[in-house]
Amino acid sequence: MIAALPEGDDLAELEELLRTAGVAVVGRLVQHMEQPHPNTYLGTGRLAELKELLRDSDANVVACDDELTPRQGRNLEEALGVPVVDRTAIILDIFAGHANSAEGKLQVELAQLDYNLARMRGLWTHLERLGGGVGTRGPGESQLETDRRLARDRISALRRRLKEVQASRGVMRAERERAKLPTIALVGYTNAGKSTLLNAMTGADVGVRDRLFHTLDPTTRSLRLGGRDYLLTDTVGFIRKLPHQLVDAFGATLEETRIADLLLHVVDGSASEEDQVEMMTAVESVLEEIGAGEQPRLLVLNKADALDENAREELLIRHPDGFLVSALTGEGIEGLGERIEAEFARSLRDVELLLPYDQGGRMAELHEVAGDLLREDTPEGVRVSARLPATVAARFERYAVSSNGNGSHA
Ligand SMILES: Nc1nc2c(ncn2[C@@H]2O[C@H](COP(=O)(O)OP(=O)(O)OP(=O)(O)O)[C@@H](O)[C@H]2O)c(=O)[nH]1
Ligand SMILES: [Mg+2]
Repeated sequence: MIAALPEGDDLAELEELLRTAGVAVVGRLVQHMEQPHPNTYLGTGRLAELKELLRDSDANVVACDDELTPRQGRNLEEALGVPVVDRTAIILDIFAGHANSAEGKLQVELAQLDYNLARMRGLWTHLERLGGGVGTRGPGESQLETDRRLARDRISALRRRLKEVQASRGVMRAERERAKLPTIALVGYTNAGKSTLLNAMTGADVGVRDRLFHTLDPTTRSLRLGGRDYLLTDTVGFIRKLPHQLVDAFGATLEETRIADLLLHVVDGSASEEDQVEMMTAVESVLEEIGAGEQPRLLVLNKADALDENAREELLIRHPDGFLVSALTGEGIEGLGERIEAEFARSLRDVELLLPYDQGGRMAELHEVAGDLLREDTPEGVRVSARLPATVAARFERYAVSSNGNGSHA
C-alpha cells in the first residue's frame, strides 16, 4: 500500500494502524499543502507522482491519513485505478475485526453503515449526473435508492437492537449503582497500557496486545484500597481524529467514563514528547466531546520500565502532577493506589446515617465502601457514623440524620 497524509502529521501512526489491520506498507507520499484539493485531495503534481509510485511498486491499495470526502475518494480511485481507503475506514475496519461482544459488534456495524451511507449518497449524485439531467432516471438510480433505503432500515434495526442489548447492560450498571461503590475509569490513547494497568491493579486477566484498539468492551473489576472497595473500569482507547461515527455508536460504552467518580488518564511515558502532547490533547478533546471534560482525573505516566533515569526526571518535570508507574513490572502500582485513596480522601465527609432495620443490604454496602464505621442499634434502626467519599455520601443522602442526633432527616 501507499500512504498519503496532510502536512504536520507523521506516518508512523497510520503505519501502525495499517499493521494492526494486516496491511504492509511499501511506499509513502507526503503532501505539503495548506488545504487538500477539494476534488482529488492531492494536487495535480502529487497525484502524478503517486501514479508513478503505484506503477513502480506492486501496491494494491492507497491509504490516506485523513477522512476523504466521498467525492475525493471516488475521484482518487478513478484516477489511480486501485481502491483508496481513508483513516476513518481503516479505524472502522480495525474495530470490526476486534469487536467481540454483541454490543460491540452492533456498535461497529452501525458506525460502518453510517460511514457507507454517506458514500452511497456521493455515488448516487454521481450516477444521477451520468444519467442525463433533471427528470431522467439514471440507470442505476432505482437500485441505489433501494440500497440506501435498505441501509437506512438496517441502521434503524441496529439502533433498536443496540437499545435492547444496552438495556441489559444498563441493568448491570444499576446493580453497581446500588452497590454505591466509587468508580474509577481508565482512559487514554490506544496502546497506552490501560488493560495492563487494570490487570496489575486488580489481578484481572483482560486481554493485552501490542496492537491498536485491542479493547472495545468495557471491563469492570473491583479494587480494594485501604479497606475500601472501588470499581475500576477499562475502556476503549482514543486516537487522534477518532471517527465521529464511532463516538456516536459507542456512546453507551463511553458513558462508563462519564459516570466515573475519578478518571485515570494513562499516558505512554515511553513515547516521544511530541507524540505524548498530541496523544494527551486527543484524549482531552474526546473527553470533552463525550461530556467528561470536567471529571476529576489523575495523570498516570506508564511504561516507566522503558525509561532511564534522565528520561524519568524529564517526564516528571514536564508533568509534576503525573504519577510514574510500570503496569508491566508493577513498579509504582502500590503508590498509585495510595494516590487514588488520597484523591477520594480529599473529599471524605463524616456522615451520620440512620438505616431502617429492613435495609440490611444497605448495611453490607456501607461496610464495603466505608471500611471502618461505628454502629449503634436504636429503636428506629441502625445508627451509623462513617467517613465516606463525597460522591458516595451523596448516594446515601436519604439516610442522613443531622449530627445533633435527634434522628430527623437532614
Ligand atoms: N514496557 C512496557 N510495556 C507496557 C506497559 N504497559 C503496557 N505495555 C505494553 O503496551 C501494549 C499495549 O498494552 P494494553 O494494556 O493492551 O494497552 P491499552 O491501553 O489497553 O490499549 P487498547 O486496548 O488498544 O486501547 C502491550 O504490548 C503491553 O504489553 C509497561 O508498563 N511497560
Ligand atoms: Mg486495552
